[in-house]
Amino acid sequence: MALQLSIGARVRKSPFFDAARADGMAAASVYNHMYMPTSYGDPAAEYERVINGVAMWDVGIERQVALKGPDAVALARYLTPRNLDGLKIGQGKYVPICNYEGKLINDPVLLRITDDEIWLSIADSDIALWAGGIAGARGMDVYVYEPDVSPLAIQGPKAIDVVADMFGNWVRTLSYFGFAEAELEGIPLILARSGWSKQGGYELYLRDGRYGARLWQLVKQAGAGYGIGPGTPNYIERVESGLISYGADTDDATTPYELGMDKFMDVDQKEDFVGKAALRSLRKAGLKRRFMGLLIDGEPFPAFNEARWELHQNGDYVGYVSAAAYSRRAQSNIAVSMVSTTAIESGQPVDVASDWGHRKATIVPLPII
Ligand code: THG
Repeated sequence: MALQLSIGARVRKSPFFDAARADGMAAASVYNHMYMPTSYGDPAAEYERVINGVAMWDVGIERQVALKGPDAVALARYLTPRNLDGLKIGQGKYVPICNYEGKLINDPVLLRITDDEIWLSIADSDIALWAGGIAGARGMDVYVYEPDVSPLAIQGPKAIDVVADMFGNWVRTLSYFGFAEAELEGIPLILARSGWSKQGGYELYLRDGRYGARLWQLVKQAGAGYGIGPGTPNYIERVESGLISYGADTDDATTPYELGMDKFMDVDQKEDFVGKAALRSLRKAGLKRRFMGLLIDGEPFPAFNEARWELHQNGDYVGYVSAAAYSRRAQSNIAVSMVSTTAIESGQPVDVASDWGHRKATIVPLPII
């Protein structure tokens, strides 16, 4: 018998949930205590849209943690190893957040909304608790809360035309992670050039959940002439592009160095931040494992993997695969994986214990495409 997952009121719905259901949402996961749509039942069409067309994604699960008050910027600086010198209103940045041991606990997009307000657009862990606890313990004058804000992503090479039709040509010159306040029919939004794909696109941060269904319809209408259709953060595209999925790719011991996030950190800055001492000694110690791509032999995988697969080399455990799929663009099965540096340096293939039998794989740099 198929196992059913019981879900109660603790698991929340995004303001786009009913509209997404009506448009064929076929499967969901749970992310930030919410339903996250993961399929509309046609993976080939959903991939095609994000690679060559345009797709709309209900990513209301990207919750915002607002830091509001005189110490908002000081708290943000204490929470991340990224250097936030000169951070401007309207500017976003991808920021690692670590614990005091230098282990990664989230990788949000940070947005400076006003002088005294910052949003952390978080991945799947409870940063409102972490940030609120730290602010309280340090006696900072800042209020930490989750506002009524829900992103809707428009991704793919034609997203720029859809969004320009809706808001005007100014959106074409917005820089990556740049954003501005905007509105549609009086619906308050933040429009950002961002999204979890390397195909280009925008995110509309809806600032009033009552208008979820209406905003969904407006985007659908604007995109109709460009062949827009529903989609989800795309499993195959993110493996091709090597985008990090916190919680899927990471474990309790993962450091930002292992993920190649060096360019998003400044551990030598004057500012103090959580994990500074630990990160400095981790940098000195060097890497024992690293986030890498794999090209995997054999028949195309018939489905996506839903668990970690073990990696071995000459009989020794050398790491795990966290996502794997057949890629049409790579003409191969591909994966993202965490692999020991000794296995990488050996230059030898690894053995993947896949759900469809043992397969040989070559370790390659990310991104794969
Ligand atoms: N959009 C918004 N919020 C989010 C995500 C998003 N919150 C959760 C999750 N995604 C956060 N994680 C990421 C991971 C990667 C990127 C963005 C958010 C990303 N990375 C590019 C890269 O790695 O090449 C660019 C990074 C850069 O150059 O700064 O885009 O998608 N609102």
